[in-house]
Amino acid sequence: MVPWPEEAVARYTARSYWEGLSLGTHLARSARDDPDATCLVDGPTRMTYRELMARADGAAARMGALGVRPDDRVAIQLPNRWEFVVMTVACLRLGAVPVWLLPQHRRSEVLGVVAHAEARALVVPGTFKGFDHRAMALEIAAAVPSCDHVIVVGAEAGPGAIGFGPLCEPAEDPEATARDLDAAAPGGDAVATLLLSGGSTGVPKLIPRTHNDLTYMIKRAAEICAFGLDTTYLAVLPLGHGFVNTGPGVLGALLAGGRVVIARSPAPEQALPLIERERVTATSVVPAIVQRWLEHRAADPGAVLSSLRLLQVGASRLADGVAEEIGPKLGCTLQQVFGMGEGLLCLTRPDDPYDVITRTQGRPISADDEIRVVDEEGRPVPAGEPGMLLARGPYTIRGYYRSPEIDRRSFVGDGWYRTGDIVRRTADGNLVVTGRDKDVINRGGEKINAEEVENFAHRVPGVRQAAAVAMPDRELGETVCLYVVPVPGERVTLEEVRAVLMDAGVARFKFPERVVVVDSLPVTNIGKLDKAALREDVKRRLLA
Ligand code: OOB
Repeated sequence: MVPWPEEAVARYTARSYWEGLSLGTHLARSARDDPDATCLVDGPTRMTYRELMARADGAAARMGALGVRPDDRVAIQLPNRWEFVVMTVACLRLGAVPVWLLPQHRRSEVLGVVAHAEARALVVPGTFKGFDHRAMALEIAAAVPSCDHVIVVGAEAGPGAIGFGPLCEPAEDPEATARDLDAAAPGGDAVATLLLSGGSTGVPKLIPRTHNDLTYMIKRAAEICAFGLDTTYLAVLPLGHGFVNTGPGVLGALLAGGRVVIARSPAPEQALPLIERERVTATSVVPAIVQRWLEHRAADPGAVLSSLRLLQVGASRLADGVAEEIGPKLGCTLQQVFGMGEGLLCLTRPDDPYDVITRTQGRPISADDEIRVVDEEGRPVPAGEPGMLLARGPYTIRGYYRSPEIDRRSFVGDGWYRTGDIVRRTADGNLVVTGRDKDVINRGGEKINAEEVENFAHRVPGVRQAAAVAMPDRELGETVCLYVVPVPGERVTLEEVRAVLMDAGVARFKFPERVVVVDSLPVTNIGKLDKAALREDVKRRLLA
């Protein structure tokens, strides 16, 4: 990883942002404060802090015995269930580095991550939503030399794999195991996790977050959200997202001594009754989900949501009109969240004025977050004007994992991270996200790299040129539209494109929703592909 410069390290340490301890150690300490408190609920499964730590420590010790060393990467592709949390805590306790994937990821993404991270182990469900993850994982482990172990959750491990059930049994002597893990815990400057950057291509961009920086961000976010012993956090979004784990999310609730409830589906028919049953106080969703909740509520106001105090909405732009409905219709305080795996986290504060909460995406959580809004030449834009957002600070990375090439494009001098977002800063210092200057499509919070889709599209017979752009979608905000220039005389259809992506083992959320066949692609006056023109074109076609 690219370290912070010495001066910054000294400053963040002097201000006690960086405490020098591993996230696993912080979690174990918070667990010891009240070991008998319930901390994890998943359907009928309820676990106390003591049980969670005993299982996580048991798994950590057994992984160690299997040869997983501190700093080894462990790729975790699990749906929302308690084992995700146990496995993550186990890695953090051992000092192994969890790399979270989404259940929707397929061979292309999982292989890309396991290979680039040189993961030692890959953790998957047996099957999920009809897909055989176990078979895929065994295939990947056979192809990647570093990947010695496939760990299977919630199903028979079968030949060549290890079952998670026995792996996470409490150790013979849980206290001795805990002491051993405490003694061998990594320092604060070690890498805690590698996050998958939104909008990665075939070779994924991995984001190295240290124990120091990540713990600071989570704790500071938890403080702003007033997380404490009385917090019950509902994990609705896929647990593989940074937002739901760290913004302050699952790990924030556990560090604060609260309780985490896992929702296996974000559907309002399931999530809303769960809020009532478990007396949930806080949760996080993307705009597409809150939209469904609001619509469902209008038709069926049955569930009692009076326990819900804070509803975080982020990962893509929340329309002002929807923001205004949340307070009155769900009876809780909205918090807008503008964040990124790379670090910078902006939140509206619960006591902000109504207009700030409903019309802005908040402001950075740390007094030492530095932001700049600049033009193409890197000059600051006049106050209140939109410009490119650059960020730097105590939990924003200075470079990706082993990617000097990408770093040259993603960071400008002095470690400023180029977020790729266009924002304007209001007079009171809040940010409004107005656009994007990166070639990414944001499909209901899932980021899709346009170039990746285009590369696969070029494999379709008959495709001469391809350009993927965002197409407005009422529910998801954006979906993928693929413009294709065919080889003369050839026909290209949506079905063919999807079949090729399916064959290539690409996550389905990246599949185009529409293919538009054209004679040529528009170019700008300097001869570059004009994606803005294509985005306008697709809007016209939707109206037609
Ligand atoms: C979160 O993280 P990523 O890494 O999946 O995506 C980051 C990108 C941002 O650069 C921005 O383009 C977009 O997602 N984004 C938003 C937004 N929040 C994120 N765009 C508009 N409005 C918002 N409120 O998405 C993420 C990570 C941690 C916490 C929350 C979100």
